[in-house]
Amino acid sequence: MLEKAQQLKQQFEEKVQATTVPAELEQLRIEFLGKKGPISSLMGELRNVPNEQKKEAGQIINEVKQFIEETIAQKKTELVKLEEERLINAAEDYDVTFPTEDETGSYHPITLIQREVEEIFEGMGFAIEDYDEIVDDYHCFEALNIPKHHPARDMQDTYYLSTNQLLKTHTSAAQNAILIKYTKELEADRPIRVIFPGRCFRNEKIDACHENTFFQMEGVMVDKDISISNLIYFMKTMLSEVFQQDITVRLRPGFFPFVEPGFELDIQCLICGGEGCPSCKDSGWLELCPCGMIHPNVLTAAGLDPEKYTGFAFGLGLTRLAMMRYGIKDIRVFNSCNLKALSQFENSTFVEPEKEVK
Ligand code: FA5
Repeated sequence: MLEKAQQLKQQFEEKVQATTVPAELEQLRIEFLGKKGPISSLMGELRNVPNEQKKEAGQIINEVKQFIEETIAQKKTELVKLEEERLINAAEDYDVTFPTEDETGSYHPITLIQREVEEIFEGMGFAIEDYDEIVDDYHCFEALNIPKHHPARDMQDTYYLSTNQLLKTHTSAAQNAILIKYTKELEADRPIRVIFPGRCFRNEKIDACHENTFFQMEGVMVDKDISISNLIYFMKTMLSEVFQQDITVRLRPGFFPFVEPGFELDIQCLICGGEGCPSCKDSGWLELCPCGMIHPNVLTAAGLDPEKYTGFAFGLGLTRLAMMRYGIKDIRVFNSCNLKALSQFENSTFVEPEKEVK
């Protein structure tokens, strides 16, 4: 019995050494420990062993069985680790930028327009910041001079989470954090100049120019003696660079609790040339970039002295800007996953109204 058990152990050792993948170990386990395997048959042979030797023989078989089980478990850990390392190394060799034989992807028009506008503002000394999509009530409303139950909240109903947080309704939700973060600029006698694009969410009745998920790009500039003239200069520069042509804009008074005075900057609809169409709700104008001088309460909430500093803020409707820039008639195209429609704008310049996107 002892001899047989030793032979079995040796046989197993040779085989286990030759395994290279975990699946082979499972085969080995079945081969040696299965019902029809050698350990089972040795156990069966025990009945022919004289009684006085039975205990010792049983012990020997059990030891071999235990050895096989433990060796398999140990080898399995080794092989799984090796397999993981192999996969990690293979992944490192994989170049995600390498062109495939299939059709290559393209940037979404929002990404394209965002990068373009970012570049324009970067050239004018603005820093670019990112901000959370899930925010709290304080940052989205309270810090912006919109207390609880203020009617301005009705325009911005959104998706509330059980954690007392909400999906941000506008990029202005980042204003307080950005002003605090960049206070050091003012301390160093430099202006705060930051843009912060982001995705916004509203409980909205969807039509050709309203989505429930859309993009804005906020911008703030704060320093001593910043005035409306600075605001108009930056808006004009940005629009003329984006459209590379003269476009008609109008500035009219607009109310936002976080600016005073506040304006609505509208752009004449480039889809219909101002005659009226579904993209501009038949008005000939598209609300594009509300803006204004930052309210003293907003500066105070960020720890800035409104007696010393003034500033402007704007909330550019990036999705609507993309509609005008690329001649996209219906805002729903952006979230449609319609690759045929969405993949045609890379390297494109301004799309004239008559070359409308189908
Ligand atoms: C705001 O969101 C303010 N936070 C903007 C602001 C910032 C004002 C700083 C003053 C100073 P409004 O709700 O109007 O304002 O939205 C700003 C722009 O976002 C609109 O002009 C429009 O271009 C775009 N926008 C708003 N709602 C939608 C929507 N449902 N779908 C697509 N674009 C939208």
